[in-house]
Amino acid sequence: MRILHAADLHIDSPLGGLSAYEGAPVDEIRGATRRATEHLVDTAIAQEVDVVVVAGDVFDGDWRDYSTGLFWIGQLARLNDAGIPVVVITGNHDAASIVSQSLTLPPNTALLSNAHPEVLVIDDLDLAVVGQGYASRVVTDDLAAAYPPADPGLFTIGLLHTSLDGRPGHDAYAPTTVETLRSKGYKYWGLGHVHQREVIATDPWIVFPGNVQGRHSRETGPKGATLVTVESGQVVDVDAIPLDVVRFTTCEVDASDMRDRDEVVGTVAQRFAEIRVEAGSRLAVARVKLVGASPAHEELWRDPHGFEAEVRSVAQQADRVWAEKVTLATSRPGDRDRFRDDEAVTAISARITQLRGTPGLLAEYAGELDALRTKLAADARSGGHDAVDTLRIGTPEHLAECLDASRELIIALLADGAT
Ligand SMILES: [Mn+2]
Repeated sequence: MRILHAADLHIDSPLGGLSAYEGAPVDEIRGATRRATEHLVDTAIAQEVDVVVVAGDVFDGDWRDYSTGLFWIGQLARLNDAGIPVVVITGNHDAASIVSQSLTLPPNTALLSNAHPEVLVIDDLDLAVVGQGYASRVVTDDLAAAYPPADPGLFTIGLLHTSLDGRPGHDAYAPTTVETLRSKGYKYWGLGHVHQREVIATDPWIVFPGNVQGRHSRETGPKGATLVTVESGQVVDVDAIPLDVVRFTTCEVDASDMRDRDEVVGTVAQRFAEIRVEAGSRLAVARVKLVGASPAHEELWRDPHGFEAEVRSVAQQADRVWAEKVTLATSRPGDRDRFRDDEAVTAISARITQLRGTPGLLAEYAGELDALRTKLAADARSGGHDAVDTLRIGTPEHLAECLDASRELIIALLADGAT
């Protein structure tokens, strides 16, 4: 038996307002979530899978109009024609209270209950799929806790849209623990909600497949579904299948050893060539950032717009690479070191080192960020907001980055003020 597990299709997500940028390949970006969803169905049919399971957030939100729903029904109908059953739950983005329209589903598709855990048995496959969707956007109960134990005679899959046991800066959606999931005796937990693919456990398998298409520049790398192969009632293979049509990538270039602008541009061009190869036939969207204390700093900053245009020009020549954003974060070589020995800088630096090494001290600051986060719109807090990486705010990693950046900023400001 083969199962194709996907989640977070986010059909018709506007993809991070990218289309607002000058020169953006608007049509390709706008259609990306639909094309990736078509690839999901293409894969199911080509691989002759036995069932497709979707763990929530099929839609990005309420349909703009019926075309969003009609598109999805069209894809389900292709699977229906191929004789492939589909089991779906809703998530926070497409909770029953959010999507106001509905259309009749094809006979192959089961949308599990939002009110209680529902067990769907597919007799031909000796398969049970257990799941519960979201009645409303915010679900703070541990839904999995109420899922029934596995029927020992069936291969049982649990479907759940969840933030699992949470992370700092991540609101709890249907929170639960690996132990709770394990206690049910299921063979595979098909999760959704976290957009980065992650295999949480292998006994039993607990998998976030990630979304099928990155939605903005921080959702980088391959995106797709997970193909699960079962033999004699046991999972024997779990493979990531890329489905994305637009591949987001970060392109950070350290210009420390580069003498001039030409050398920097040449290096960026090389990186674009590598990105081109990694992306295959997809459109590659690169967020370019130049860092380092570089001899080329003055020349780059003399005409930052000219440099940005040059990078975009190089991207165009790389064929199907689009430079979404170009950030200059270089500094003058030498200057900074002069200030590292400054008395005030030394004191601040020592405090930063102390904070970085003492998580307890950082917690105090994380608390202040919590207050900030509660002031953000609910949508932003859920991770639905595209412009701010709100999920990272207050994480230890984020705080450590802020500390490092503040040290560099102080030194840069001193250096700039001295010239
Ligand atoms: Mn979600």
